[in-house]
Formats: sequence, structure tokens, C-alpha cells
Amino acid sequence: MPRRVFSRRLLAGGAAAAAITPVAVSTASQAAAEKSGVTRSVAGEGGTVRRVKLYAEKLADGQMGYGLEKGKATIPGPLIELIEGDTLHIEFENTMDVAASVHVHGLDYDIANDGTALNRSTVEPGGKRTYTWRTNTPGKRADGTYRPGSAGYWHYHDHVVGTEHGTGGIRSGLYGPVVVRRKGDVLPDPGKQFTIVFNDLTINNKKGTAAPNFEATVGDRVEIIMITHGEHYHTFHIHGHRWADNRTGILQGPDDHSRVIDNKITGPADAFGFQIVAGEGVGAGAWMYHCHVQSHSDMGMAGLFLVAKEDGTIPGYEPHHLSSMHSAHQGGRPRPPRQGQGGDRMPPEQGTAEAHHH
Ligand SMILES: [Cu+2]
Repeated sequence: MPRRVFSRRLLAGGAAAAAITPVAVSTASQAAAEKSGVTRSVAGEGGTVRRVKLYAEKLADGQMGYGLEKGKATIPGPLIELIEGDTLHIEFENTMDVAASVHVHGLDYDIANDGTALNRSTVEPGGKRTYTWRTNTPGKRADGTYRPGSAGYWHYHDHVVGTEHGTGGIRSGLYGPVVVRRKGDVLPDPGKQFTIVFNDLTINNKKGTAAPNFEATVGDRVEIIMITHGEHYHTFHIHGHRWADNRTGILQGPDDHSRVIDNKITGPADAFGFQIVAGEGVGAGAWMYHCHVQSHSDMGMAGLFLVAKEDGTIPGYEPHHLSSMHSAHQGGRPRPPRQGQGGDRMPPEQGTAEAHHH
């Protein structure tokens, strides 16, 4: 019997969540492996009902964020991951002094869960509301046409702060990533999912020298979730790495039709994502990522994808030198990405998968 590999990664859910489906190299993935040769952990079966608490909070600096616990709000908000067929109940509490909401893109929700003032699905100061999101697998409708599944890189955001479109909330930081996978999707390495949000001329609401950096080691399977908000169009570019421009960024075979790109135009409320293997074919280094609209990058829409060698060193990386560009790094080893800069996600120690025998 093959050794079962149980990931400690947590799909959406808190400590009190329903049993978390272990994401494992299961029978399904072995079948997939026979077909494709993939030997990594893959997404398990969907259909789980999950429950999570989410808070909207004012941050110390006057910005706003979503968090899984009181006092732990981040920008971007926590990463929510689901598998097609899952249902998510979000017990939302608005701790702020203005009405707030949670509105999601790409998933299934009825009008009462729209999160807009138009249909009174927002939450008054101090109030609570449960938002329910559903997801579906692809399939054929009764009329023979094909219905897409929910899988993709999506996002959620406030839709009421400032204006009835949530313009003030989004500007202040009330947004976050959602990933919906298909059963069998290849999973990134734990802790190697990074959310990058171009919001006006900021990255994750950080301006210029404070733009976030992300860390990996050569060979890590990294997932980037890229979202755009605000007033501008941007192009997302990452150095030294390229991806297939499809749902996962992964080629399905030698004849895959996807364009392979390292630069993508993105406008307000767009979201996309992809997986890359850190340093593949190019090695360790301080690889830039940035908006490639030149005036935007000149104004500071740039950060670093810090890919270390196995021994932890990053050749050519001089934190002192780069500290002028990235003040977050003041000498010595670069510090790990801060909470809320994409490493933020449902806490991996909660809902730890136990041996789950079939
Ligand atoms: Cu730009």
C-alpha cells in the first residue's frame, strides 16, 4: 500500500469547522498519476460544508482589513480555498463604525448573499450576518449545453464602505483572495501561496519602498494569486519565471494550447493565478515582480520574489543595497513575508488532517 501523504494545509475552515477533507495523494491522484505522471499532492474530493468566521476591522493606520480573528485583520484578507462542490458559510462580524459587507466574485450565491446595499445584504456597525457561498463542478445542463465549474482564482471585497460600490472599502483594504480547485488539481507547497493585489498605485496597499517581498526556496511549487483593484490598468510581470495562461498556470501536456507568458494585462476587479516552480531553470536570486506600466513601476509598484538556494543564501542579493528600494529589509537575512502579504491564509495548524482511511 502506498504511503499516504497528508497535507496539513487547510482549506477554508476554522477550528470549529466541519471535518476538513485531507488533501492527499489519494486513489484519485494515483489514477491521475498513471495518466499524467504527476506525483504531487492534489486536491481531494469536493462537497464539504465549511464554516469560517470573518471580521471586518479598522486597522491602526486607519486602513481596513478582513481577518479570521478579532484583532488579526490583514491586507489582503485571508486566503479562502475550496474544492468544487464545497459550500462555505462565512459568519461575518463588522467591528467597524460604518456598514460593511462581503461580496464574492465567481462563486455561486443567491441574492441575499450578494453583500450589497441594494438588497440589504450589508452589515451595520457591530452587526453579524452569515454569507453562504456555493461552488459547483462542471457539467451538462438539461438542454445539453455545458456549465462551467467554479474552479478558478477569484476574490471577495466590501461593497458598501464609502459608496454603494464599496469604493472606500476597497481603497482602504477590504479585499481578499479565493481559490476554487477542481478535484485532482496539483497543490502548491504549504505556505507558498502569495497574494499580490495591485490597488491603485499600491501593492497590497503598500506604497513604494514598502511593497511586499515573497520568499521561496529553489524547487518550491509557488502559487501566485493576482488581483487588481482601483482606478488603473496594470501589467503583472515576474522575472525569470513564466506560466501557462490558463486556469492553473500548469501545462496539461506537450500539445497544450495555452499561451506561455511572463506578463499579463490586468484591470480593476480582475483576478488570475498560476503556479510556478521557484528558480526552475534559472536558479536562486532576488527576482523582481512589478507592474510593467513604466510610470507605475517607477512610482514603486515593484517587489521581490526572493528565491533562496537550499542553504538559504540568495546569490547577488544585497539587502543593504536593496534596502533603499525596499525599506522593509534592513540588512541581514530578508525577513519572511509579513502577515497579510499573501502568506496569510487559513491557519495551517487548525483542522490538521488526521489519518483518514478509506
Ligand atoms: Cu500599473
